Amino acid sequence: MSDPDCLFCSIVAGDVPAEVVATSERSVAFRDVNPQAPTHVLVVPRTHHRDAAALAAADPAGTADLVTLAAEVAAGEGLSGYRLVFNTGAEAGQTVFHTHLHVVGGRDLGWPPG
Ligand code: DGP
Repeated sequence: MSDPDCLFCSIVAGDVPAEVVATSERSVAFRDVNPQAPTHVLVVPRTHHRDAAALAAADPAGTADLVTLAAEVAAGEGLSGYRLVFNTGAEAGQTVFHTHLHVVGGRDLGWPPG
């Protein structure tokens, strides 16, 4: 369940360096290389799925684990409010096609998003 051509599979495997901030049996959380806020962490499943919908269809428990670990990251960062985002599909701005949940916080976040 790993894709040799996938960047986030390589981060999960430890073959590409990343600043890992939390892990669970199913998921890994690491800082985004291009942060959009003081806290910007990506939570990814250890298994390869192209987006949130594919993960939810294949592994509902894995999907729930992303949210659970994201909440742990937010608490660890001392965030009282934060945003969780799955960009799904290129039109929505998804650029890495391995499911990832953005945890963004540490500044005022506007709505609607861009
Ligand atoms: P998205 O646009 O939703 O597919 O988000 C992909 C994110 O991945 C983007 O915010 C930048 C981040 N990213 C891309 N390459 C790397 C990398 O090599 N390391 C880390 N830590 N983050 C990366």
